[in-house]
Amino acid sequence: MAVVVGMAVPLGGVAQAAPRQEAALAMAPNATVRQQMRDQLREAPGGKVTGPAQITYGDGAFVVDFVPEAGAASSAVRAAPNCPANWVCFYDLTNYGYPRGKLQDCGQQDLATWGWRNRVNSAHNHHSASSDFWDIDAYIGYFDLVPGQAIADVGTAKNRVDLININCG
Ligand SMILES: [Ca+2]
Repeated sequence: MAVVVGMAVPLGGVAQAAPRQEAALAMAPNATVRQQMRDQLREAPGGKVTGPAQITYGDGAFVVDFVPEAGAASSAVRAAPNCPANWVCFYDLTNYGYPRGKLQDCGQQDLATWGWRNRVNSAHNHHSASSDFWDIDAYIGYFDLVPGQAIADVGTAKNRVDLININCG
């Protein structure tokens, strides 16, 4: 995809990113991450930049981390699942490669809310409840994870998951 840098913005009627948000994006660890964050905010504009490589929706209902927390800004790929406790994590790439989305609320949630349909390739359930991953179009897009379970490659469900259900109580 071509990206035009410094293009003049036409006056009138054009939504612009809030200046504070643009300033926050300047803290991104590199240009690739900065662009991924812009893409995320374009797909789902309700997010807030909550770290150099993090966007949060709904006071923490959904969080995207664009690089691993431990300072590995140069590499977006990790070989091991690393979801924090009480969250269900899912990764844009196989083998727990970032960006990584995470949910914590119970019940069924539609990834379309945050522009994350059809992109999950690996997952880690570190929640106390089991979780189900669904493709609304085909049964081959289904899998489930018990608490603590991780899957480095979701197989036939790759780039198909639309809904996640966290089965509390
Ligand atoms: Ca789908």
